[in-house]
Formats: sequence, structure tokens, C-alpha cells
Amino acid sequence: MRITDARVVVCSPGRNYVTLVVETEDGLTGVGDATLNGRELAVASYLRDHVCPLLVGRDARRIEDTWQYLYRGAYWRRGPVTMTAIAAVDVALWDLLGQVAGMPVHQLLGGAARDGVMVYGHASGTTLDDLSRDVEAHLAQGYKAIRVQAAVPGIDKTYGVPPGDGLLYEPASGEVPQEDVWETTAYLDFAPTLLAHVRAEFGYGLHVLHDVHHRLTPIEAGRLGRALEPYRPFWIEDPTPAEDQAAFRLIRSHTTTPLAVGEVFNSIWDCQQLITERLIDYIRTSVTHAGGITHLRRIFALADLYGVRSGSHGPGDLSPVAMAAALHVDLSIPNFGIQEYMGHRSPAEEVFRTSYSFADGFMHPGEEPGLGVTFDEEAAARYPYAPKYLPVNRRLDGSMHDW
Ligand code: CS2
Ligand code: MG
Repeated sequence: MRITDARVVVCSPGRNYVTLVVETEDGLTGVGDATLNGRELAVASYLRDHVCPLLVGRDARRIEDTWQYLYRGAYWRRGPVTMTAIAAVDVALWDLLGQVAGMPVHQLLGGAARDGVMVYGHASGTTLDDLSRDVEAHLAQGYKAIRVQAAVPGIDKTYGVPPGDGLLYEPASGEVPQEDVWETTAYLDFAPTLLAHVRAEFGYGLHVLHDVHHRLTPIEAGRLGRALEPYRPFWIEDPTPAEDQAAFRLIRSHTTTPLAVGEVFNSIWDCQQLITERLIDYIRTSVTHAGGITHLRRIFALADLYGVRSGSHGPGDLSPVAMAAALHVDLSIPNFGIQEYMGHRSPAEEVFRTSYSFADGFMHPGEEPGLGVTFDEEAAARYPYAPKYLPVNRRLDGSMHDW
């Protein structure tokens, strides 16, 4: 099962996606997602210039060997660009193996360990009343778990909140990053009001999540976690910039609110301390940014040893290929926790046709061989890439802050 071609397609059906297409001598096509929001072309070049030429002629079934060949063989290890490129190859090879075996990828991973994958959706509002309407809409669709974000009074643009009623939340825009302003005190005062509002309106029969998006210091995060305890959040996410793993000892010593971290991590080494010291409850690494199905499974297996559950990142800035791959992993691992599901905006569905489904708050990857995603390259060509960047944050005095 030799690889005969590997090519990279960058397209923008609603937002930018980088897709790796791998073909074999048997006429099969596997796909992998290589999207790194705001740095798309760096991964496209890594693949095109340095990886695709090495793939041609290799046996597509040797997934572990190919992973090790690309990881160890680069000499330069880890990092979002390298690990996203390796992930795309890895996912495409799992897709091919499933097609050859005539089985969905989750069967190759040990089979379904549950009937469906609980997902959480995003509700937000410029006011708490808007937020309530969005939570209601999610409940009406069957969601059992909902992330809640609302505009912080006194802050111009809040992470996770659309700019106005009826508008979509889309952080990436423009040829240069948009500049937002951040003020920690206003946020810390408001966050308990936000959670209290949701519990007062909707009770305790749904899972409520909240994303802090890397903005606090450890002691501020400890204070927030403690203040939110009465509202029993499912988790608070990314309370502090997560590369400082030891900081979580301090947060942990102040609160029992569950902590979720890891969407910006790209290897097991980034979360080794967080997991082995039991400093977090959910690990949010994704298939695309953490080295593919092969490496993500290794992270989740380590997490399982320490009672940490999975909670993979699933934003709209990862392509439907990533969503499908995540669902296959989620369905098969013992320590699945929850999966983020932002969905994809039109016309992504025209370019990526998927077999996964949503019903009553749970998703399933479907039973098609491989990942169950068809990538339409002709449709992709109708949506050319345009550069877009995530915003940056400045504090009131003009200094840079984490976004
Ligand atoms: C977010 C992401 O989904 C999340 O939890 O933190 O939307 C994140 O901001 C984007 O994926 C960045 O590209
Ligand atoms: Mg997040």
C-alpha cells in the first residue's frame, strides 16, 4: 500500500483550512487537517516543502513508524507547526487504514466504548439576557453541556462574544491582528455574576462551562475558581497561560472548581506535569495540534493513569476532518470527558462532507470506513485563502496581555 502522492490544499470556505491529501497505489485517498489558525501557511510549507516528498513511496500502513520518522527524523522537535504537520499525516494514514480494512477508525482504535460522545456548544451574549436566549436555543437543540461567555461591562470587546445581537462570533479577521483591551478587575468582578445568572435562570440540570482564555495570574485564578464554586461549573478553562505548569499547584490549592487546559499544547511533554501531579481535571489537546490520533491517544492514556479525562478542543478553526478524527478517538477511549463542538459555518459543508451526526447533545462519528469525511478539492478551489489573524490584547496602559 505505497503512497503515490501527498499534496496540501489551503482553502477558505467560511474560514481558512489547510488539508493534506494522501493517495495510495490502490487508488485510495486519505485526508488530514493541518490548520493552525493565523499561521496556516507555515504548516502548509512545512508539509509541502519538507514532508510530502518524504511520504511518496512509503507504506501507508506503517503509521507508528511514519510518526517516529517525522518526529525523530526532523531532529527539531515539538512546536505547533511541526506537530500540526505530523498530525495531518497521521490522521490521513488512519483514514487510509480504515478504508483498506473496511472499518471506521474507531473500530481500529478498539471499538466504541460508549454509545455517543457528549459535546458542549458555545452560548454567548452582549448582555445576560442575550446569553439566556442563546442558552435556551442550545437546550432546545438537546445540548446537555453549554459553555457560557458574556460581554464584561466596561470592556470594549470580550473574548467569545459576538460584536452585536444576531452576529456571529469570529475572532480571526484582517491583514493585521485586531487590538482588544483587557482589564482583569472588571472580568473578575463580573464572572461570578455571569455564572450566578445562568444557574438562577436554568438551574443545575445542565453542565455549564466557562473559558478564561489564559488571562489571569495563578492567585487571580484561585480566587475565581473559589468564587465560582457555588455555581458548580463543569470546568473553568485555561485560567492562566498554560506553559507554566507549576502555576497550577497554586490554583489547585485554592479551589475545587475543575480545571481544563491544553488547547495550545502540542505534545505530551507540555502536559506531563499537569497530568502526573493531578493539577488538572481535563486535558484539552486536539488531534490536529497535538500530533494526530497516534500522539493524542498517548496523552489520553497517560491522563487515564492519573484520573484526568479528555476534553478536546473543537473550534470552528479546526476543519471537519479534525472533528471527525476527534469523535473516533472520543468514542473509543476509556477516560473520555467531553468534546467541544462549535460546528462549521457555511460553505464548509460543501467542501467537507462528513458522516458524523448530532442528536440530543451527543455526537457519533458514523460507521463509514476510515474517518467518514470526503474532501471535495474542486469545491475547495472556489474558496481561496485570505490571510486572517487572531486579535491581540493590550491592558489599559497599552502593554501586551495574553489574548
Ligand atoms: C477557544 C478557541 O474553543 C475554545 O476554547 O479557546 O476558540 C480559540 O480561541 C481558537 O481556537 C483560537 O484559534
Ligand atoms: Mg479555549
